[in-house]
Amino acid sequence: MPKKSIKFLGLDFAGKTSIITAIKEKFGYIEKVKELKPTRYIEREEFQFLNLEIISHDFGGQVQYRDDYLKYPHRYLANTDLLFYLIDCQDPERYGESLDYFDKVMEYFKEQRENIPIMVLLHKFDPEIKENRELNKRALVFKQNLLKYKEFQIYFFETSIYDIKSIMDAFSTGLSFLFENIEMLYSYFEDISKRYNILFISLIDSTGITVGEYYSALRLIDKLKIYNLYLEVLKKVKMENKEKYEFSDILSNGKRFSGVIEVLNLSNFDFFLLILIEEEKENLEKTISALDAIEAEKDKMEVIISQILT
Ligand SMILES: Nc1nc2c(ncn2[C@@H]2O[C@H](COP(=O)(O)OP(=O)(O)OP(=O)(O)O)[C@@H](O)[C@H]2O)c(=O)[nH]1
Ligand SMILES: [Mg+2]
Repeated sequence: MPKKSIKFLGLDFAGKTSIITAIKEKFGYIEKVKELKPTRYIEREEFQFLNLEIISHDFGGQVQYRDDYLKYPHRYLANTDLLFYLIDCQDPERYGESLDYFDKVMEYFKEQRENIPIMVLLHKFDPEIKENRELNKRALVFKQNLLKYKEFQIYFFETSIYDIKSIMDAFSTGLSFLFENIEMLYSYFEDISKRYNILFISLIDSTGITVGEYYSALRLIDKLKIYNLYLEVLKKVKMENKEKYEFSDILSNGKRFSGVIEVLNLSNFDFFLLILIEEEKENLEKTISALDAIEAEKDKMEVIISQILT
């Protein structure tokens, strides 16, 4: 099985161990997170994601550890396939210190000419302060400071442990860079979404990591609603051992949608396929036949997944 090394860096208290805990648990982790102690040196964990063996490293961010990583960067940073860098957005007094650490870490990758994908998480962007102007302005300044790294692929995410979807989006996007042919799945999803008027289609692995998804114009509030629904269904599917689950609900614009979540086995891995289509009030038949037509696409999906996993 191919091995990939992913690293979580950032200052102490930025929230690295918190988001790793959230990713692992997905529900009911808030109390646990509040009691986390600073990480000592590096916590290493392994998990499987599809056909990859992922080795995750949570780099304790206290200054004595940072000094050591930067003193021996080759020992700590060599062979990185994907980097997550976290910054605590609620602590503007430490932005400078965090930028400085980021720059020093990047110096190593620059010297090595390792053009790895970098996910920068503007973390602790909690739902109740998301609209705060000051916070947004500061986040923008932080981003602007990273524009100088033109040769790197840097992606920004606003994340919070109070919004599991925000964390899973950042994490899933990062992991998707570990697959060379992932674009194939994206364009296929875009294509079938257009053909069948799909509002949202998502292929999720059995641990809740999104492999690929496509949204037509959906508002954020609806995406969250759908993701929460997915998490609920995930519990049910697991408890009741169901293969398929259909539901129907209302979007924030008042329109109804039909959805289906199905357990699929593609290339010997279990996935959840989630599809939402808008209900046509006068023509429910049409909605049903669209869902049937999508069913018939599974063979094609199997082919694409097997190509991505080779
Ligand atoms: N408001 C808010 N607080 C958070 C969030 N994520 C983490 N925290 C808080 O930040 C504290 C520190 O988080 P940790 O995950 O331990 O930080 P760390 O980056 O692992 O720190 P080191 O291990 O010392 O490098 C936690 O105890 C949480 O209470 C978030 O999204 N919003
Ligand atoms: Mg930690």
